[in-house]
Amino acid sequence: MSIRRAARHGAHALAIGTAAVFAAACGGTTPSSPPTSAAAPAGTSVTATMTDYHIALSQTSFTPGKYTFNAVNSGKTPHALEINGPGVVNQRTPGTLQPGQSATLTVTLGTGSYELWCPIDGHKGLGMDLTVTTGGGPAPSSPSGY
Ligand SMILES: [Cu+2]
Repeated sequence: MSIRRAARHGAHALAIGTAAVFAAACGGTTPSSPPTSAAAPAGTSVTATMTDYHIALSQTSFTPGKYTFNAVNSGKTPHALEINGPGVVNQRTPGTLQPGQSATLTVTLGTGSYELWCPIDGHKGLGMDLTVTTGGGPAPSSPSGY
């Protein structure tokens, strides 16, 4: 693809000097990393409100498809959101969300059960753990009780 063009550029630059080759190589990279928060949400937007210590979803009925979870930390301690299930292997919001912060996590849900929890400290055991099921079958009762 662009390798041939780059090679020709490189050969030309080689006659000028190594610095020019470097400049040409750097110029070929993507301009700048776009801000993650500015990207338009893909798929169905679901708000996951995280408090101490509970996760509340803006919707509880799911079908297979693409979802963008907007994890909002409405608590007083740091939280994060992690999802695991068929085709989604431990996807989580980057870093840790401080109180008041939020982050999005886009995943494509297939058919089955998906667990959503907070991976920070022992929050999962404190109640920040829930399961959603796609496919329209009857939702099982929460395995973690309350
Ligand atoms: Cu937490």
